[in-house]
Amino acid sequence: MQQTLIYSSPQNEFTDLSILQIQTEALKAIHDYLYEQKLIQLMPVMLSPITDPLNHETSDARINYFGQELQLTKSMIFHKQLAIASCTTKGIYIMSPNVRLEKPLKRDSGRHLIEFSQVDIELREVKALKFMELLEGLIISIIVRVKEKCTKELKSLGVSLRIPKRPFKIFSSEELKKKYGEDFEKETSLKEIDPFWITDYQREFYDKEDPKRPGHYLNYDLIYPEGFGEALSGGERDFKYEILLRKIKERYQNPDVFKFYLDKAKEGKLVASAGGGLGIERLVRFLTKIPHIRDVSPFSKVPGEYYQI
Ligand code: ASN
Repeated sequence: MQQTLIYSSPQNEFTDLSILQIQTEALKAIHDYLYEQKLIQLMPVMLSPITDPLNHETSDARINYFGQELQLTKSMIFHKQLAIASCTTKGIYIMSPNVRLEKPLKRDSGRHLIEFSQVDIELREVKALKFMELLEGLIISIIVRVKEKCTKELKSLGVSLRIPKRPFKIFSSEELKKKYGEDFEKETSLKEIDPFWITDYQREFYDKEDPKRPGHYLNYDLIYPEGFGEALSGGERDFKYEILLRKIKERYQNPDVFKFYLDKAKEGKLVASAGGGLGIERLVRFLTKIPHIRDVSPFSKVPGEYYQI
């Protein structure tokens, strides 16, 4: 008999091979699409003196390297901004492994891991809508590819996939909050049948504040339907020194930590860009309709668990 389960770890024992076949096809679709779009692939940075401060609390994964403090990257946002600024390529992407030591209470969210991968993308000198267009094309090409190449696997998992129509719906966080309260993202995800956007979140200093509407942000999350929740977060970027410095201070963060990056901004070496990161395990979970992200990949690490391997 053909072996259809692959050894995973004591936490989730086995992962269904159909899931990994779908993941393989999805990753191929991502590379092919971004190649066609003429984006340049960079290799991941896993250690850095600075990393994404994030919009929610996690513990830092710090390492002492002969007296220098480095962190495992939570996202490559600063590297993306610096890389895109220095050359005239249309855009870059990285298959980026990230470590975010989430609090144990995220254990049952169904979509958090303390290590995961995202395809982290940045486009040079474009507005939010251009990035959103690229992303919609990416999502559709992944779904089309998986439907075409993984018929057997989808059938064995009992999944049928819808191909979403473009443009995806766009909601503002303000309008959804009025309608559903604090849980607006979850509520809307449960109601919708295709992926959709939510714009204007209050978050990290690097996301661009709308110059016409202070306190509002030119950023976006892509949300999966059927309760699967957040797929991607991203935004246009602020890149001017005074603005970045003000926003860092407003968030009670220490500008000294970001000195190298801020110096580049001061020298006028950053440029306008827009980007975002699409979580790979979350994508596979959505494509396979697996309830908990733990079961999507071998050796997965769910927050708050004891890991043996
Ligand atoms: N990668 C995201 C971005 O480009 C940031 C994140 O992962 N928090 O905006």
